Amino acid sequence: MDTRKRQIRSRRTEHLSPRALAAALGVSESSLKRWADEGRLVAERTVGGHRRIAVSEAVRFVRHSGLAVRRPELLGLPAPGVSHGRAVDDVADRLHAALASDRWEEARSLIVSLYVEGPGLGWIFDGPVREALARVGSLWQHDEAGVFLEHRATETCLAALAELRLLVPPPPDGAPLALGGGCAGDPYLVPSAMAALVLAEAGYAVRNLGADTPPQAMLAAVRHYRPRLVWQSFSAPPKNARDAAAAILALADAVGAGHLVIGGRGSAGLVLPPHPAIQRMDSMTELAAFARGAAAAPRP
Ligand code: B12
Repeated sequence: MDTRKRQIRSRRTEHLSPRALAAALGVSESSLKRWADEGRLVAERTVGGHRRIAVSEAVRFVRHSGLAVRRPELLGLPAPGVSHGRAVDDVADRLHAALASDRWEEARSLIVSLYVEGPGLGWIFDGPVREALARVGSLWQHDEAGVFLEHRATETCLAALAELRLLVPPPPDGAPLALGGGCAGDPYLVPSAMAALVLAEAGYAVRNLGADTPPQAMLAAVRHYRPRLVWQSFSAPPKNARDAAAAILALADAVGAGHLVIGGRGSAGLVLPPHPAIQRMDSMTELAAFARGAAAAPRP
């Protein structure tokens, strides 16, 4: 098995001893055990009574405590890529340089280590990742190689996002469900994968149907899963605005007391049917705030 597959598998299943986590964070084992006893860090017990900490819980703790990971390799994580408080443009510069010059592993590590170091997913996605991809996109106008870079950059970002999914804590029992995808004719994979991750981080159980989802399939999925929140991404404006509005209305009726969030570059010009379930949003930051706030409960 190659190293990356081994890392991902171990991240899903592996638990760390307090000693290993303490070494990775550069703190004493006794502090770590105390934090576990105080409930700040969730530790499980082995049959023999020893504390074990899931890697996703360790990442959650690092993100919320503001501690730095001194030895990320002990957690199976990439080396630190950036430090706290960097401007979006600085990080986007590094990410774009890595994406544009075949350093895919560096690009993936940069996105994953950003998350571990603390910024919210909204900042990471709306900021450096969106900006770096926009710069990759500007190449296609000048150079045929731009299209191959767009495909490769998309794959790299998706790999990083899949890895982040393993680091986001699993949804609690009884978590509300969120479901969504890209609209029909929309080939873009990254925006829906981002929405899924932002909602998973907000505590939802998530089903992402991916790009180019026909309206009937979306409707069938909503009837099947009865989600609290449905998202639909329009990266390109729909070919027929009237059909798109009718499909959105049918979806809004199907979500019942839930919420339907429409977003993406191509949704800006859409005339949305008036319906209490429908909201239009421009960013992942907005989606995260809505998911934690208004959408935390069903509509009255
Ligand atoms: C990768 C890419 C492709 C890949 C897609 C691969 C894949 N399977 O995903 C391929 C090569 C297929 C492709 C094709 C084309 N592409 Co293209 N592509 C891009 C590129 C570089 C990145 C797209 C991306 O994933 N961005 C990352 C996402 C996350 O950013 P975002 O879309 O801005 O999304 C943010 C917000 O809108 C919001 N959001 C998005 N969805 C949602 C949903 C919800 C619910 C919410 C709340 C928020 C939200 O949050 C996101 C994060 O901030 C962009 C450049 C760019 N500016 O984005 C060009 C770009 C979009 N492509 C462009 C073009 C022209 C094309 C083609 C027409 C090229 C051609 N001649 O064939 C085709 C059209 C395809 C089609 N059918 O529509 C242009 C569009 C120009 C325009 N004004 O419309 C761009 C902007 C490049 C450029 N600078 O000219 N493309």
